[in-house]
Amino acid sequence: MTKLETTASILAEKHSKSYASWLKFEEISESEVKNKYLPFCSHVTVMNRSEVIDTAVTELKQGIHSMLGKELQVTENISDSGIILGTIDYVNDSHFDLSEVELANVRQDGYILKAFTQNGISRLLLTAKTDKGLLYAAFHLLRELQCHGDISQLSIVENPKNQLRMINHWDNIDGSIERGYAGKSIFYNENKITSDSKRIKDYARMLASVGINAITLNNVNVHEVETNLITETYLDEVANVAGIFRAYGIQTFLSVNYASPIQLSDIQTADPLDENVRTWWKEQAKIIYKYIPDFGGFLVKADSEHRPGPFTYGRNHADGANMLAEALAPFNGIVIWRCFVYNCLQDWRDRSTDRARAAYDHFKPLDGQFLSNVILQIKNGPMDFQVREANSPLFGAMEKTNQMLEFQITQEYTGQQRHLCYLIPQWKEILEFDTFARGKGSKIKNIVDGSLFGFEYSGIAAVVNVGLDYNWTGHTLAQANLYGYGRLIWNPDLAVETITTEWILQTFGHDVDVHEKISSMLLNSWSIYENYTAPLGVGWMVNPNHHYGPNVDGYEYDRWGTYHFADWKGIGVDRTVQSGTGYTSQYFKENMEMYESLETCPDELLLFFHHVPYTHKLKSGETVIQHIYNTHFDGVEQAAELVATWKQLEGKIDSERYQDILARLEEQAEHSKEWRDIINTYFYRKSGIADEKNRKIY
Ligand code: GCV
Repeated sequence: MTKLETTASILAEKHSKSYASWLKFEEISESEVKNKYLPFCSHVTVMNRSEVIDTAVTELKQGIHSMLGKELQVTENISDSGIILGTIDYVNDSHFDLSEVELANVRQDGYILKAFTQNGISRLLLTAKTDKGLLYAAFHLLRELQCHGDISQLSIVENPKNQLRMINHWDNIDGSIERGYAGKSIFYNENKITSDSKRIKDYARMLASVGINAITLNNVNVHEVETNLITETYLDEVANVAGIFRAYGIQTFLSVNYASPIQLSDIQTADPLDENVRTWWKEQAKIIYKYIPDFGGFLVKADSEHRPGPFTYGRNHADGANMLAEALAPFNGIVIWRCFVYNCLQDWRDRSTDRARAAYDHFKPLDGQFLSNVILQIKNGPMDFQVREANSPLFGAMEKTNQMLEFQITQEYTGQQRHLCYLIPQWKEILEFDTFARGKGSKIKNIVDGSLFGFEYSGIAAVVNVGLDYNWTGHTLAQANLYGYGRLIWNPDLAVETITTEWILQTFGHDVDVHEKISSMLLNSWSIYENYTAPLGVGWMVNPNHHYGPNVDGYEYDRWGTYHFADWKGIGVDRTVQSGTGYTSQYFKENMEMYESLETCPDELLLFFHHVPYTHKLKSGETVIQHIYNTHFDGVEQAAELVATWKQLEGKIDSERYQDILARLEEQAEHSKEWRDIINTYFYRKSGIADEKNRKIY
């Protein structure tokens, strides 16, 4: 291990509570709870074996030992009480009393969890179609125990709603992470792949425990050295990492440089229709699969923010994606092609252009032209992971093309893990959004889970927030975003409160006061952050390049103030058909009409869709300018309340995590004042309209 990795691992051990995240499995001291579990946890009868099933058994043994102080005996003898673990083919025996319906209902990656008590013998059946299903069942059981659930009545058939449940790393091989706020990469250091396999294994456990089944190991901006990850220079080591994830049911993908043939061979072009280029990718795919037989495929960012792509050769994105898809098809690999395609050098003053329009304009005309092993990965909004923006109109707009959704767990625009911003409520709202693609009830969650259009491949991916920091995520409370992401995409119907409670119980224990306070902090944090940052859906207003902190005209690709169009009279981007960029026309009729009209456009997105005078009255009765002032003053007070609430937990949380979190909350409270003052001052000077309440604006 390098010096950096050794230090990181020493710190991780020293700060074991932070490092253990939600997988603490603390000893259950309440005897009435423990006594109910013990009869079920004496033995585990393992009906069949595989690498992933062995992982499930190990996890059960460790977790049960840690929580109940009991050695779980592994047997092959079905007559014993305790846990019975095996795939359906091995346990489908009449004395388990599984109904036809239960058996029919369990699907790929799903599982049955069922308790029986007969003649004083307590048994818990964990069965599934696949080995991965058994691993998820094991983690489900451990979660029940950590949350002190009643396992004696368990009778569950559980299936993930989304097929691909993916994590994207934006890690570079020098160890840096694009938009990383939790230390250096856990995979790379100084142009090498790490030898700290323990850290990767611990990470794989965290991911599998919430049902993640796919991962990309490198940044979508694939630079020169990283281009070699698909070559024999690195494949051996990549295969080692893939092996760690495989044992946890997670398939490995790599981001690729679209221009790889130019960099890695004598070929002078990356034209997708060029025979040499096509052959090169086919040969390269063979090499990759020789090292990683279950390799998932490629993630591709092309023709965006200076990345190469098919546009250079006068080809479209279907040409580009299909060429790669053909190379991967013989191995059942897939191409995940990103729709975050726009010209960052565009002059947005010309109102016939609009960055928000770009993805739809590029991709919609290509519907039906992509091969069946291509999936389009679409960011939740048409801009870029703002604290509030509209939902991408591409969802549901391409019936004949596999689609998946991309979220950002790393908090690039939402406080960079120095501020608390719990994103599960935001994601839930997005997933519940009705696109009307096939009439009422065509929610985004129904599109990306593949059910609405019967996609062959679909799912959800997110840019992760993890690094070498001893608590993984910089802000310890930001672990909740990673946990919640996994749980929500496993089942988007879960209530936000359920996910939040689960996380708190597993991470901080069962004290009611601790639960109430942390829960209210988390659940309010998105709106608090929104209050003191950019108002009413207009977004941005951040410092250039690093994107931290307030700067109304700061964003690097906005040289003309065209991301908010604020002048002395008003603010907002007119995206209407009637007088603006016409972006609203990309939505299905019901949403198009809602956003087009000032009367029906929701206030929180008003400035995303309309340019209005500062005196425009919101539905709340406030004017836009007064709303800006009020929310910014409120946001600062609320950030201070987060600190005050946390301080009431002193003595109830171990001092390491208490102090860590306190420091972050105090920084946030201080920084929120900077946001308030810069935003309020800017708009006071622009508008010349005073605050009705005469508060101090600098
Ligand atoms: C990986 C935004 C970020 C970039 C990121 C890009 C993307 O522009 O600021 O860092 O690049 O999105 O999603 O490709």
